[in-house]
Amino acid sequence: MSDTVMHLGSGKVRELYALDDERLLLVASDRISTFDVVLPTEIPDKGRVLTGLSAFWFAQTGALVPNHLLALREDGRSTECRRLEMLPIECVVRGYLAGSGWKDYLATGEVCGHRLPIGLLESQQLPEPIFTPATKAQTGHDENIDRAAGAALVGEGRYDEVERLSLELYRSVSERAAKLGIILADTKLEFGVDAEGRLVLADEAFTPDSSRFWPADEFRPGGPQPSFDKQFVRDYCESLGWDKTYPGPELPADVVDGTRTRYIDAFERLTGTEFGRYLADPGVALG
Ligand code: PZK
Repeated sequence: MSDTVMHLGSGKVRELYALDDERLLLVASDRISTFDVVLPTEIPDKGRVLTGLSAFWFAQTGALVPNHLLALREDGRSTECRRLEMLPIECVVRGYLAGSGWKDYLATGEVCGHRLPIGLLESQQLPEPIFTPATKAQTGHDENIDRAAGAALVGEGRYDEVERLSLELYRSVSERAAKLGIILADTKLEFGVDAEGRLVLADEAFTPDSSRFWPADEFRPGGPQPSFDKQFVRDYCESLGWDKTYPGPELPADVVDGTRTRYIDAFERLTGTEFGRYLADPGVALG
């Protein structure tokens, strides 16, 4: 039987295995990280929520760009994916000024070579979404790069192609989220190249771990926005005075339950599908 599965690598909250030469298995755990530290307490079903959301968006955007999703397994947390040659850049699109984009803007007035209007507030919507790629750091933080640095890593033609596709994907998903009362502030996409040289959307897409989702009715530019999913965890960790180095604190049951509810709420609002239906039959996420 051909059932030997090689472990290829661990992300902070996911595991990657090789099924064969052409296929990978991506498994999302229930681990949660905050301030870049994985906590010792898990959020039940978080891996299923993220896997279901990612599968949903792959299905929704399949006409814009091909993606690596081959199959969603019955456990709801594992996906079989096409094995690709991954591009060495993170393809970030920002529609709002948050995180490292806000930091860079404060320091230089620019983000990844995009000169922005003066006087923008933290979290403010940008005049138009911008493509702000980053290097993939093996350890530590990804570094924002400009067009010249990105093109040096992937080639001019590929750079133009991933920029165009990333902006199209952001526009499509953010318009849909906006109708549901959710702001997609920014998102990180990863592309690979298949054996025929075609670009393919890979990794996870439009999940709370790869994107900033903000509830539109609580949006207040001029400061950081509460995170849709992790705010209870962050607030609890801040209340402890933890120094944000390993190891992180255990989470109490009310913080776990509140956070789990937020993840499920995000899934149900964005997909329009009851999470219980997804657990019974993950295929519902694919439409
Ligand atoms: C790939 N990662 C990130 C690391 C994880 C995930 N379709 C693909 N083909 C080839 N390689 C990758 C993918 C995808 N997706 C993704 N690294 C390689 C990563 C560790 C654990 F779950």
